[in-house]
Amino acid sequence: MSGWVLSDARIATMEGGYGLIEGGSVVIENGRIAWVGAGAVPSDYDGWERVSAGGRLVTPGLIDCHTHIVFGGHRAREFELRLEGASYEQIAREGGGIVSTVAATRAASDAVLIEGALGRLDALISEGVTTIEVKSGYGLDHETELRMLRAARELGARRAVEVCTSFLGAHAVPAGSQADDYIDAVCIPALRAARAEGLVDAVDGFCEGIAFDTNQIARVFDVARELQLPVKLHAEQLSNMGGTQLAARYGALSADHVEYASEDDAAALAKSGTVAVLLPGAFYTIRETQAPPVAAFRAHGVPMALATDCNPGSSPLSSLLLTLNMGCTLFRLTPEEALLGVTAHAARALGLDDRGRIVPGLRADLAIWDVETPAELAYRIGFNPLHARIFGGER
Ligand code: DI6
Ligand code: FE
Repeated sequence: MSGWVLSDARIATMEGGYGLIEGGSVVIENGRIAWVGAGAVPSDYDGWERVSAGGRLVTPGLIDCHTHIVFGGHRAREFELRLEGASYEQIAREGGGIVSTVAATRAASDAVLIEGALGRLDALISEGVTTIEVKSGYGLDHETELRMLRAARELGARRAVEVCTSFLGAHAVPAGSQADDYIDAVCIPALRAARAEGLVDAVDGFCEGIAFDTNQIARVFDVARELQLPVKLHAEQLSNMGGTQLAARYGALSADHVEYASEDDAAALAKSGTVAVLLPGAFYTIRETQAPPVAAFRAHGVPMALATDCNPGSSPLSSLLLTLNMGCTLFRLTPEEALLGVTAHAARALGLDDRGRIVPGLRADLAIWDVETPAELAYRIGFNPLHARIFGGER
């Protein structure tokens, strides 16, 4: 026998919406979903071990498709400064912000980077997360960018979770450097080295007035293309710089933040099949007032994902359940859209077609919840109803 049956479940398959199945079962074989449905399980599986979900809700394991969980130090002082009236951009321009985390990350040992990230990762796992994306971008030098990515890979070895890495060398201009020089002399060579070491699953950038412009990002994306790596982009977070259009031109997996994206940008994303990743934790933390154009995304059929953006500055958030709530309350997503955003659409934002829904053939990454309806996952605040988590068929 190579599998088991999870029975007596209310299953949100996330196939075309909640895709609810009442009184359902999931057959798990060799870490994959072999069968899902209501009523009697096919007789092929007679005699397989049965585990009752006790009528609980079963969803795909949650996917946090945008995080910066590997970093050194913290930015509590910056939080205080913002409360005294400074803005996120002001702090960044005055040498705080991303660049201050760079100093702390360079100074941290590998062990310290991994331990810090594990604390945040464990919080996410305790809420049913089974796949997480982790970015570099707080090294901004060759060695530290690679150390961050190795630390990210190590997280996947230490915990029952799949880690997807993104190279974010184009995150900020390090102190004392020129943006163009940095891209050519540091960022691109580090990307090539990280790729050669098998450390990179995708290439990301920060297209913003306080970071890089579209020409600089395009140079990095050209190298990504040459290395056959998919791209994604922090675009239109604080202003409209044309990052979303650039991402669409490169067939990006996702354009992230996108608060300042326009109707035309939404149309471009729809055309390129790029996911809009919404990050309400950053919107909340920096008290952004312009919400992403959710109505335009809906109208154009742009898939929307939701993620924590867990990072020490703009989103010190390590709860994907709270993110669901924020996506609904701050951005007016429906709970169904929010749950799609951390399952099926999050998988798409990572270019993964083997997870995010409960359908035969996909990975058996599941979360079992002590709730009656899927909307409860988004509706509660500061409450974790996870009953059990299944990763690759393992309980
Ligand atoms: N946008 C963000 O929200 C994070 N990075 C980015 O490009 C913030 C990173 C930070 O403030 O440390
Ligand atoms: Fe981010």
